[in-house]
Amino acid sequence: MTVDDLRQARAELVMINPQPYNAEAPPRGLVDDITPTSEHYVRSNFALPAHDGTLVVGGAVERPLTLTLAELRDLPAVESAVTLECAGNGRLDTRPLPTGEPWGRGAVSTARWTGARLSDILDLAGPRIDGIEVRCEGADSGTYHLTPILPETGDQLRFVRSLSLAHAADPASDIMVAYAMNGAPLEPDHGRPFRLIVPDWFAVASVKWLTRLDVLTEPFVGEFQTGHYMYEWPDRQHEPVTHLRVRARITDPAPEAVIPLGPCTVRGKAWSGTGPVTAVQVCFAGDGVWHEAELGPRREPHTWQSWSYTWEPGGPGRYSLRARATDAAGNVQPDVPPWNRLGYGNNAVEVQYVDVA
Ligand SMILES: Nc1nc2c(c(=O)[nH]1)N[C@H]1C(S)=C(S)[C@@H](COP(=O)(O)O)O[C@H]1N2
Ligand SMILES: [Mo]
Repeated sequence: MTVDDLRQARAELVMINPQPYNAEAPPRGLVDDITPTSEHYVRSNFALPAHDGTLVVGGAVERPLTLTLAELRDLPAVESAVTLECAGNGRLDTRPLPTGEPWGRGAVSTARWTGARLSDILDLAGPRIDGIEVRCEGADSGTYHLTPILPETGDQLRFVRSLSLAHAADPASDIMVAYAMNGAPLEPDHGRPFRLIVPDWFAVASVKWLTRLDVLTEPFVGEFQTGHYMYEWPDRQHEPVTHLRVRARITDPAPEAVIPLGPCTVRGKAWSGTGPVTAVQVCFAGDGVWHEAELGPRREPHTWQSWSYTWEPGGPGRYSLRARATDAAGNVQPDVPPWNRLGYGNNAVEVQYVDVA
């Protein structure tokens, strides 16, 4: 299938931008533990790049090397389900509306990824003792549709991110260079032939179409690291976007649904990059009376959890439904989006209404 055919096959996705192709997962993409590939959101800063099929590992390493897809497949394979969320997810709910792609609530999905451990790849190359970061370069580049923030950035930008070497080289981080998604080779829009998957971090860290890894001895400065994808708080220091913020979503009943009077099972998902989620509470009116939902286990270390609550509406009428998650680190969702200039990390409690007939 051509890229256009694949995009046509994703008719259920909510188009945000045809070029570069950005699209949200439909609400049903959040219902199951795993989002089918055709319903997984896509976020790309540039047009689809060509990729020569190799991964170069260099910089401050003892043994620079080049790996082919076949050689990556020969390394011990790891497989894990990972919830990816764009840092801009929910930007449209932020007031005043920040600049950036107008994401609703669907820039989050969970897929099962297969690949080679980044720590194994770095072991092969042998980072030097003075290495501090790993620069991760994607094959994609172009003129940036958002105004570049860094003055030294020219017309042509490449998608480059870095990870601390401690994070990248730690097998416990479960970072992989993934070559399969939901049991099939990566589709072009998701980073074919291989990409990083950095669990628990906002997905900007998960560099698609990975071409180079370079160990650095100085901190990396770049548009996608220190320009965009920074929280520019009004009243405190700017901070890089890192871990997913705790968040719950009601998947059932659907927003604006009309349901019959009687017991109703309210269901949803909850996730956090500083998780697991330890509690989800639900509320059916603006009165702030919260009820404990039944929370399912985190089935794998880097995925969302399911929750449910049996609700008995008191009578017909319109109800405002909310769900609020707390994670193991003690983080709770705020009522109001934490405003920052570029509109990242909105994890405010979502409100939706249903009519009970
Ligand atoms: N090379 C490259 N990698 C990238 C991006 C990109 O524009 N170029 N976008 C990032 C962002 S912002 C997100 S949210 C995720 C989206 O991954 P997906 O399209 O597979 O859902 O990819 C990340 N990796
Ligand atoms: Mo993103």
